[in-house]
Amino acid sequence: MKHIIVGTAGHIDHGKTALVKALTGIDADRLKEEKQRGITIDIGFADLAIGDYEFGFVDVPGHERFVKNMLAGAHGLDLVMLVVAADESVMPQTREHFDICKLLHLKSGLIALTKSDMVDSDLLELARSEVEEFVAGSFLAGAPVIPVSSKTGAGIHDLKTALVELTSRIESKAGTAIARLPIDRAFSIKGFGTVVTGTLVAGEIRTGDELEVLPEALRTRARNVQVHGRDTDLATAGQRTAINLQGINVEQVQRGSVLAPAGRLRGTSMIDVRLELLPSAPRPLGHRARVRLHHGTAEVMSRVIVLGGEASIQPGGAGLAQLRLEEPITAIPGDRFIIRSYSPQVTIGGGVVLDGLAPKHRIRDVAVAITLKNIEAADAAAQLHVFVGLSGAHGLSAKEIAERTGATDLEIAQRANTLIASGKALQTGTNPLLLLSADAYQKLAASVIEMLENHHKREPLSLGLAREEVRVRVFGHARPEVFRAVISRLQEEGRIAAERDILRLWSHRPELSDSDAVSKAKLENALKAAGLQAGTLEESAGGAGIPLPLARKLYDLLLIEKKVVRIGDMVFHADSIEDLKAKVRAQKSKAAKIDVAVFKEITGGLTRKHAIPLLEYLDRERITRRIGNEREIL
Ligand SMILES: Nc1nc2c(ncn2[C@@H]2O[C@H](COP(=O)(O)OP(=O)(O)O)[C@@H](O)[C@H]2O)c(=O)[nH]1
Ligand SMILES: [Mg+2]
Repeated sequence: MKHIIVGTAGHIDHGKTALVKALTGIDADRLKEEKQRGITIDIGFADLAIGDYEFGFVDVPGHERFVKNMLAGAHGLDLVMLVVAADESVMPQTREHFDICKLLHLKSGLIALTKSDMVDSDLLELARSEVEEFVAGSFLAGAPVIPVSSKTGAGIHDLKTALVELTSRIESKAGTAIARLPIDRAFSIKGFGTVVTGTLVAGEIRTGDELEVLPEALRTRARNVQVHGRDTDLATAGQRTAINLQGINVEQVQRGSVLAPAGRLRGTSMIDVRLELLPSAPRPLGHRARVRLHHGTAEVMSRVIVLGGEASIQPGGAGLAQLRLEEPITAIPGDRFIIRSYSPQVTIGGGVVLDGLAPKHRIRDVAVAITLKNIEAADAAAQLHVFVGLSGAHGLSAKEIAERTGATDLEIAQRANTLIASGKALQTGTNPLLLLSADAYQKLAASVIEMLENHHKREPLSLGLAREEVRVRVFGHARPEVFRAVISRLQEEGRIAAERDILRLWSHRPELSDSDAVSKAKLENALKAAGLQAGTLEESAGGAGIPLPLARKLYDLLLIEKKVVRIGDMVFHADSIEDLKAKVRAQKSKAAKIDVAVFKEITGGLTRKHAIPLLEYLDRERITRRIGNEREIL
């Protein structure tokens, strides 16, 4: 089954609603006021199955005052039926609706020349040629023009045939994408709760799915799913869908919100866009112009910030802009939108979203324009590269990629692999995924190297810098994964070495002066002499007559040479500890277990101060294992 959404478009009273009824038998005017006045105020719906095709019709109001409602229906269309009455031909809302279809980049459709019963064949042909001229050069150039009469039924069969023919050539909406349902109606049914309806523009929604109403970020669940008024377990892209939402009050949702899988997307108040202004726009669009943005079913007020150093966008022209929204929406790159002027309310342009979660740009920021042009020209992987680049030292996590691009997990993994394989990004975390751009890595790596170089120059005797100091000074608030990944990558590249918690350049060797070398030997001897009755570094240094700052550096060197072991505050010579281990192991031939008393005895009468930390150290080293008050020798 192929699911196709067909929208009407055209001037008021040209017979849109009558045509939908002639095709489907359904009166899409559902409001009482609509029926009384005989005019369409809000969007209405009907459906029709022909063979393997299921058509969902969205009938829109033609009246100038209700274009905002028309826009709530025009966003998810696969096909448009441009309705032009043969007796009146092209009228103002024929033009405005058609402009909207073009700005939304609709790709397919036909023209229904309605009320064919009201004109003679000459007038009909005149209307046909006017319409053909009107659509010349657009996506409807060469599209079928079908004379119909909803009154007599003439041409309705031809129209159906043409719809089927066009549909066979249309690609269905992506069912594998992340589900998005821009809500066009929300109401409550007694004993049932809140129901929302809309065109499922991408993905699938199943009964029981965890969903989220955005941008309000309300978590909910699909309690019941209906397509064209019939219960189903699964709604798929291209279907008119109604969802019964669990735990949501009808006051909490309205037209304009979006239903999506829980935790996948995020609301935004700032979008970067490519904006086109219609040639008919009354004036150029300058900085801070206030416009109405129509995106999906949402209508919000917005300020326009023209980017790329331009002062304005001219009628008939296009440019890059940031839209600063007065209320949040939910947008991803590639979404189309319409803008209308605040007053008078007319359609002046539209465009495409390039970055749905944009940071605030300064007006004269030239780099932004370059970035946006890169996004525009990029395929999906290259687009991800730009977003990863923008995240700098922060890196971009799988969740952030999903919010920024609207991509599925599979798409994210594929695009990430492409970037990693080509060396454009580094994978700093696997589960969850975290990407760092190669540029950001180079910058961070260079800072680390520079910091170590300076340190080695300043303090040739010192082994290196503490990891933590490097982290705080170079990585600031970066994620710990980024720090770890950069350090281990630098190690892999053989540029730095990490010894315990000390980082140094790979090539760095501490330079000992003759007198320092003597001091080092003195310190080592002092430690050796103390045996197991070790003191703190301060005490040992004092005893050997070495100033403490020097002793600390010498201690670092001894640590690298594995000549010292630190237990708590106490610094032992490694030989003393090795002796001790040998003694304890030898004890095993006499008894399987050892207690504190025996331990003191074999170590030549150690006090508790030394005995207890040493025993605990042996436990950690798995020489012994504590069982109650005794220790098993392993
Ligand atoms: N004679 C004739 N009248 C029509 C035809 N289609 C619509 N009408 C009439 O034109 C008026 C407006 O039709 P409607 O479908 O409400 O127009 P809409 O505003 O475009 O939805 C109604 O009175 C219809 O009965 C047609 O094919 N032939
Ligand atoms: Mg109507």
